[in-house]
Amino acid sequence: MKETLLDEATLLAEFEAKIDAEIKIEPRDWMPDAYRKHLIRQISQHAHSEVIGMQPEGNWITRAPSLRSKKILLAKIQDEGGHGLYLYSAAETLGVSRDQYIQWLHEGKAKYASVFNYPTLNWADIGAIGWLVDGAAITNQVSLQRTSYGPYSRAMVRICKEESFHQRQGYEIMWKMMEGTKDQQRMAQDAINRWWWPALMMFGPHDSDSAHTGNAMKWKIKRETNDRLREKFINKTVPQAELIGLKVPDANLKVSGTDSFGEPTYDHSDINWEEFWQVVNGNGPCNEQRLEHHVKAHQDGKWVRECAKAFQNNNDSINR
Ligand code: FAQ
Repeated sequence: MKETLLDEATLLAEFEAKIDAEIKIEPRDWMPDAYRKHLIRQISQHAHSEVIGMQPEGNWITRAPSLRSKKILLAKIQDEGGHGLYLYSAAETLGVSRDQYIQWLHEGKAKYASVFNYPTLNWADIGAIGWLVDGAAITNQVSLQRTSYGPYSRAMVRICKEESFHQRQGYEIMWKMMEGTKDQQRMAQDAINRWWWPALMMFGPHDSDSAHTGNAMKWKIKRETNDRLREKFINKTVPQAELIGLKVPDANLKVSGTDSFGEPTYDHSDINWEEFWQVVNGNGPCNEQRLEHHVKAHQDGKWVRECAKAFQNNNDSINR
């Protein structure tokens, strides 16, 4: 018994030394149970977000205003499915199967980003999602490239490359609309009015209310806190809005100073946390619809998974 405890202490010391030295933790390395559980929760929720996030945009493929915009949107949504795949694969290295992750999602035991529980009412919303939602996602994910778990970190590097294209795709839509008719300008402004706050909510609760930030920062799973990332996003996005003539829907927004690069920083209002927790806890405008759609698509795809498995089993027996 004593020997086991001593071994565990040594393993923990080695694990912590690796974290301190910025050496990635790999699937076969020893890791504390709490670290593994933390990653299982965060990476699988991240994967679910990518896949559920395909729904609000998928809704607009058939109604894209030109063949060019349709092709771009299709490619973008397909990328999001791919991001889900990289992330589920990274999460599976922690010893939990993809089926189990999906079951937790369907049972409401796993979360996904609250922002995807808002409806996409018109084409300007597709611009706002690309610009603001992908813009917020990339702000977070750039820092997650340095996360301590190897498979998660490597997935993030590839995802970030694609996400920066998505952000520009969305900004281009908004910019084109702001160069268009008065009605198009009104649509773009209405879209930022509805998506600004949900995008800020993507960074999670204030650091002081965040249950997981302490361990996440200690183990270098997260490299920057929720509030720090949110401020970074605001600082880079407000000038982008102003450049194309959009007004950020916050009466208290004003320049507060400059950062170390001489770029403006901002004072702003606080998030409506009551709304945030309502949506996170399943009571947003589209929570029910998003989950129902996922459950149905999963059931409808059962035969495809069975065929793929049978094909693989057949190949395995031929090769034996
Ligand atoms: N929505 O203690 P914390 C994308 C939950 S990818 C829902 O601060 P943590 C691409 C949190 O899970 C976007 N739930 O937690 C795309 C926890 O609940 P739990 C997704 C939220 O983990 C674009 C509880 O509240 N990105 O958009 C939210 O330290 C366009 C307490 O919170 C990621 O997932 C929220 N906004 O920090 C796709 C990035 N915020 O688990 C398609 C990776 C918090 O105890 C179209 N994840 N909660 O039941 C992270 O960086 C972190 O997990 C945070 C939350 C920052 C999301």
